Amino acid sequence: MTTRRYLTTPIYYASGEPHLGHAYTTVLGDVLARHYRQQGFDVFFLTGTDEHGQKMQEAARAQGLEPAELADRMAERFRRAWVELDIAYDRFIRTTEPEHIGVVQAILQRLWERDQIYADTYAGWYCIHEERYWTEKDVGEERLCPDCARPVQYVEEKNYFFRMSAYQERLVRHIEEHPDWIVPATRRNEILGFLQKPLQDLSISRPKARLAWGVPLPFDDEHVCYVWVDALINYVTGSGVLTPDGGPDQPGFEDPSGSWWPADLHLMGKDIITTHAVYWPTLLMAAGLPLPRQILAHGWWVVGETKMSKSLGNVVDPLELRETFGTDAVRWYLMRDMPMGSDASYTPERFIQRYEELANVLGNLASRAVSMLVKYRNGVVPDAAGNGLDEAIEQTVSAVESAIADLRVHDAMAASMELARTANGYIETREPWAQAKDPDRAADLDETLATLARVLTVLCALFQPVTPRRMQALADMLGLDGIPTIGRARTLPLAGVTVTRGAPLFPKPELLKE
Ligand code: ME8
Repeated sequence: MTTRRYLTTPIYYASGEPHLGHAYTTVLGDVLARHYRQQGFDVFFLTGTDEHGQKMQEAARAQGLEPAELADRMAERFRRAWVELDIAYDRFIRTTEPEHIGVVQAILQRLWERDQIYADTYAGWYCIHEERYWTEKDVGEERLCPDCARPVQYVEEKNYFFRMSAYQERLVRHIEEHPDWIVPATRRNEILGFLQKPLQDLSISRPKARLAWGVPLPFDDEHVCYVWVDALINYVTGSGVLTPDGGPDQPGFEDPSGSWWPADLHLMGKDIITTHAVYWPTLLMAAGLPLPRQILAHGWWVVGETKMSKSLGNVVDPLELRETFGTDAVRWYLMRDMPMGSDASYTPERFIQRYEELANVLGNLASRAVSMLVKYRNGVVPDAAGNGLDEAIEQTVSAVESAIADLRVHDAMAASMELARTANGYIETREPWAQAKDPDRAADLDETLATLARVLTVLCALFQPVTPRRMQALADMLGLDGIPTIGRARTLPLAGVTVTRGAPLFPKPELLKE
């Protein structure tokens, strides 16, 4: 049984600002990482920025900057956004780091020596902006790029190609033999469908004369590495296979087992599944490296009917939402509102609705339960057995655990919120205020209050991966020494612990008071 988990987000283009879509994948990674840490795994969580290529070069030129200056500025923006959203990443990788450039060149050299790369002449259509070659059929009579709709140009040039076509059968077999390798199943089927057509070899270079901002090929410095090949390799760099000093103790490609490679989980949106599920595994096969264990491609955040994206100018800034509602509210909304695999539509009304759920169900439960403990028992949790919620707690914990194992964070959070709702209902049924008036029912009241302390402790653990700040505040109110793991929250002795009233966990923002 492995005790380690290595998970990754895409490395985001450093040509645009971080938006809610980027925040989603990164929060998802962070939430899973926190769950795995709770479960006792040794976790390595990698995120970062993709800084080479045409888009960077163009964006920098438009702002009158050198690409390296823009990269520094934007990498900092992403890093800060993740700090503000409480993303506990283990490493923030940048593709312009010397360490990464070294690994890209080492892998390309290895592929070259293994005869997996050859030089040829490419003649056909090219979109400068997308840095992609297209076929006659792709560009149609209009000669427009199918991705960005900009005019393409006809080129005839020397190129280096990776023998990707040689790996088609092996890749199909791998996907068929590992039904959960690509999740959800719709994306797996999409890739299997794509692989029904003959796979072409992949152009992995661009002439330096046209695009200088990239990693030079180690065997021909007139060419730079295609940005996607450069970017995908970040996952291997991040694993520490090749250490920067190249000392004798580095794991190396022959035996990467001393590094974090292979990754357990690559997270991404469905826009980039082909590069991750076709280019990446075939490159790894050719280099003789193990494949990642799983790839998850989630849906898109859309606004109305259209994908949220910088080029469409309809992006939502997660940091602005954070200013009003707090970090945890943004994390909760993202995790709760997108079912795995589906698209989700952002609207301010929906965001507020989800916030109110946090405030009115979880926040309200915490403040009622703690107030009653303070009022009726001076804040001391009675020494009584729980009564009435044990089954709900057990069912919720097992629902959450199986949802997390299947990467259905939204279901885990729905189940957790449902437990808070059940606990509010429990208060209504038990009527502790009536129990408190009747001296003969002191034992009943003890049971009620002990049960509420228990359910809040469990909820604190269940919500911790998504709302870590507010759950720390709840743990403080409950007099707990830190936030317990889900396992421990069920058995941790609570009798005699002193709870104290605190500020509302999810206060009504000024905006909603109007
Ligand atoms: O593709 N909804 O970078 P990128 C959901 N550099 N997720 C979204 C989203 C949306 N509307 N918009 C972006 C790249 N994302 C490459 C990746 S990896 C080796 C190289 C998220 O800045 C989602 O994870 O365009 C998507 O896959 C990623 O951001 C694309 O980020």
